[in-house]
Amino acid sequence: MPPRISLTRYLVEQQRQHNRIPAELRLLLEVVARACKRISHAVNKGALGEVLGTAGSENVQGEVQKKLDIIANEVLIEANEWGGHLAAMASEEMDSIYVVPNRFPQGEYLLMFDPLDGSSNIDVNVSIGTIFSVFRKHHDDPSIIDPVCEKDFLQRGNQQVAAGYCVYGPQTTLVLTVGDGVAMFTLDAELGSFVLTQDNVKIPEDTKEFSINMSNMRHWDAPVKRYIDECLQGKEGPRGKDFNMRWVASMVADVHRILTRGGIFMYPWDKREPSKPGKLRLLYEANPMSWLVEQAGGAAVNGKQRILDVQPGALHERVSVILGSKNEVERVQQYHQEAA
Ligand code: AHM
Ligand code: MG
Repeated sequence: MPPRISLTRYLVEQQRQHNRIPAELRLLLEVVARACKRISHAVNKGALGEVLGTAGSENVQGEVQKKLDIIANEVLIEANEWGGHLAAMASEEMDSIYVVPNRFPQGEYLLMFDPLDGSSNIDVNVSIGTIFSVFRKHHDDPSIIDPVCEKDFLQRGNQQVAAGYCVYGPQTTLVLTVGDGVAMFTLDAELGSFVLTQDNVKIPEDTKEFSINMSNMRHWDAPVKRYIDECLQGKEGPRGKDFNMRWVASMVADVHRILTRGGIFMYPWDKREPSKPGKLRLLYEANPMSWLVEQAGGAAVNGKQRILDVQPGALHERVSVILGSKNEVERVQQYHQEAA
């Protein structure tokens, strides 16, 4: 039997052989993984842990917070604030950034997360997850050490140094990139460790599966309508093949399926809220997922440009998302260009 490779060993080897990650970043990722284990435990307990239902509060985006949203947010903050590797954190569940308190040393990294993505699935026992993204706190002039501020977080996704998610489904799986491909780790709950179960993940370039909330069809823009219309026409239509549809309504679960067997996922801009560029958040949902997908050979765009090249203007900025199997994503992008 081949040796079991734990997340710790994988990260040490990334550090040693590929010189990809400094020790500080390795520690940071181990702490995030540990926090995900705790969240997985809380999710698994469900009603027995009295963690289901709403918390009676709203986040900055006007969404009702679930108890587990808040628990997961606290777990991630508590786990990460004392280690000395972070300067600050930002989360879907917090209005502004969380600066590491003075009583702890400040490090050079910035961590962003959606602590529990797929909130509408929490109470119905369907897969949910944690999404995270790591940046370095850059400064044009390295001799100037300013206190960390929101502006430090407004970096393009192509500056990420690590990104990943943990999906809490029938298994708890951590999926990670540090810029050297994508690796998947399954939680061995008895041993309490993440074990490498797939390395060098690759998304097939073609697919017959799309993932979109079809109930929004009447609100979509013409290029998205055109693409889905053609898929729905099946063998008899211009695509000459039948398509299947899957929509979990947890981005983590939908993207996990795409990383596992291909497909295209879309949460495009729509006419319900014309002034917003989309529903999903750029910094802690779209960027980490886009980097993972690109690292696995797929593509991720917003209809105009590569998502990783979008310059964010605000912490909770939203973006239109089209990602997955390369040839399909390029087709949707081309339909946008033709309509422009
Ligand atoms: P959340 O972060 O509040 O859970 O919202 C994001 C989720 C995504 O996981 C998912 O793709 C989408 O919202 C589902 O939206 P809808 O309910 O419109 O299908
Ligand atoms: Mg989310």
